Amino acid sequence: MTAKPILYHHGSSACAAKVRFALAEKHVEWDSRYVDIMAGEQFAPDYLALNPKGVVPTLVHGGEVIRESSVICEYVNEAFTGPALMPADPLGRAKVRLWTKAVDEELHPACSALTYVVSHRHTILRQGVGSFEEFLAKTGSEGLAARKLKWSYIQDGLDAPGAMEKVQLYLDYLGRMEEALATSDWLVGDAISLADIAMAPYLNRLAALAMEGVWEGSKLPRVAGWWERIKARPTFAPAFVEWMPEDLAKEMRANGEQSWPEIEKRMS
Ligand SMILES: N[C@@H](CCC(=O)N[C@@H](CS)C(=O)NCC(=O)O)C(=O)O
Repeated sequence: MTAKPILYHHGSSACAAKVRFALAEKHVEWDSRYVDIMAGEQFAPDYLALNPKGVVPTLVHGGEVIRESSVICEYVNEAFTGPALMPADPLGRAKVRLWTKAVDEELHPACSALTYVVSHRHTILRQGVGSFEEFLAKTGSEGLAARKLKWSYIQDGLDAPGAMEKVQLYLDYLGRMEEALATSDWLVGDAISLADIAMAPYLNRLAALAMEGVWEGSKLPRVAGWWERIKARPTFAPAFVEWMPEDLAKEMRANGEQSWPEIEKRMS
């Protein structure tokens, strides 16, 4: 299959940034279809036909639709020539998949909670939140439980039930990275892999929220070094910087600066 893949994505989405990073590391050219998830474009019938959950990213290659960012990254690694993003040995690949599974199951939901309580809630409250029924109407096809949770993050921030636990779980992953980086510059093996590519968007999110204080100032020196290596890659800008809407970047940084002292106080 030689045709260029088409990526449906959004600038601030961690899952979409992960796929852009994998595509860039693999030197794959792709066509963009920008889905403005802030404006609800993920719920348009045409997009729901590709991705019934109404989430980005989605990759279309040779007419085939591939969903789920971790699955897409493995597909990109196998379907295209370019540097290998998985170790050659089975144990190494198993170790990479433990990272990517943890990202899908734990870190990504925690990231959603963190982003709501640190940033989106301030924006939504400033704009005027309206009633719960209005919020439900605007949040499309997501399950009711997920939308109730987001509503509680908007209303109560860090005091919402379970919010601080999610933030702490997120930050605990940085501790696991610090351990994994004791023997290598990269999370698994001696080269960048899909494990690093899976984690990078979540460090980028903390940086976007002005929360670099979590690892800076000698707190997590190996994570700090790893982050500098990630940012120094020529693939960093096309994956993380170029698609991020400027006004959203400013808003998230300002909201993050407002929230950081309270988070720092509550961190264990
Ligand atoms: N498990 C999915 C999660 C995708 C996901 O949650 N995408 C978010 C952005 S990072 C999204 O599209 N959200 C749209 C919404 O919340 O309505 C994947 O890894 O692709």
